[in-house]
Amino acid sequence: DDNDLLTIKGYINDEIRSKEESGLFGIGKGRNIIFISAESIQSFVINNEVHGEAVTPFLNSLVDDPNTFYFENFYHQTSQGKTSDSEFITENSLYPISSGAVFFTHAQNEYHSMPEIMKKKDYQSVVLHANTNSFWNRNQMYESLEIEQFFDKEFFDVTEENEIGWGLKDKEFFTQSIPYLRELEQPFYAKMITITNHFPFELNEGDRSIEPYDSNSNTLNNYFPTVRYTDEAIEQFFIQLKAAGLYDNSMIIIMGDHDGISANHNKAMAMYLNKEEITPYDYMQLQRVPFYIHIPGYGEGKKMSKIAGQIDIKPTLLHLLGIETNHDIYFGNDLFHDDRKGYIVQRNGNFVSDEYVYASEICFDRETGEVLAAESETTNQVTPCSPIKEKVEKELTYSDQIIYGDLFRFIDFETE
Ligand code: GP9
Ligand code: MN
Repeated sequence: DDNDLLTIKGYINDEIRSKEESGLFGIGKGRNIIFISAESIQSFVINNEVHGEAVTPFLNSLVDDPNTFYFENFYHQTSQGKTSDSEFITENSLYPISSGAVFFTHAQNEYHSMPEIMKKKDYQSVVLHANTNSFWNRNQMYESLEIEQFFDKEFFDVTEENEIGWGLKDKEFFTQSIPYLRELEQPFYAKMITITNHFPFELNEGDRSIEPYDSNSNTLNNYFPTVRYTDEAIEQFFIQLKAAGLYDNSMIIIMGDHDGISANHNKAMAMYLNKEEITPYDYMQLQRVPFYIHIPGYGEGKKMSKIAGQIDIKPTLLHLLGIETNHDIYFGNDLFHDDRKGYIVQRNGNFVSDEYVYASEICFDRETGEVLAAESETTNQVTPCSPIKEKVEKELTYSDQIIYGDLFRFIDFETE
């Protein structure tokens, strides 16, 4: 396994790691990180409407906020582990496994997580989420990820009135979270996981600010009012953070954890997007989720169009805090760097590169959506997608080797 590790390290140094630090290295040094994992929010709702009304007025306003970097081509990379996969990718910059959830199957592994690395810079890492701590095996995995405290359901006052669908309503969740955040020793890294916008997107009439869409899919129809509810909850949370004195010295990250509308609703989705059908190309583009880095007082934020994914979060956030990652092992890049690998991988081997989209074994032009090579060609011929496809397969294999072989047991990252 020493050999596997050497090969993997070599690959990461040659093919993935940026050669130098980005221009934004250290600009968030010493700030708290407040990371909002926004349940099932996809990018197609951003700056979009239903019945003539904006779906996400607050998130739309953040896109143009000078203190915000908004990544419009940011993809989730989760598999069957859903939210837990998004957490796994975020904290480790490793890929999830192809079937089952790594939170269940490899919770006892040795990892080199973002919380572990931040701890050495005196950051305390916590998670707030109003669900039972054993759900998704979080209690076990969080220990391995060196998350120091999990404010789970027991820390929240959940009643019949303030609960809907999968649990405590987001507005209540944020409100009740503020006292816990206030008590944390700073600097901290706090991940807050929302829940109201979870399938099947239930909401009380009184919490509805916009009407459902009208298609033959109730799932898609009801998605819009619950997304709006979460948008309002986040807006309210920003105000609460300011009132609590926690805003100015923090960086606020907002990320959609994964898709909420599956391919079962493609017909309704096509209708909503004014398309004839949802092709594999369109479906890949629908896997984009919002990603915001909000840095109060920074003033030079902008909309970012380069492709990006959850795998990039760990190096990006660590570098913003001024923490170098020269000896770390990860599969993403600092998003503020131009020296990047140039493609985003999905667990099933599909990918998006600067130039191509590879999905359902079809190679598309990313810009135009034009088919460059059909399925029959990509299986046995060299196509424009082939060189990247090879790297994608390698990367997924290396990530699997690390997880299945628990290879980080054999590395002392301290002395590397
Ligand atoms: C529940 C939350 C949502 O705790 O993680 O679960 P999901 O189904 O999205 O993984
Ligand atoms: Mn989720």
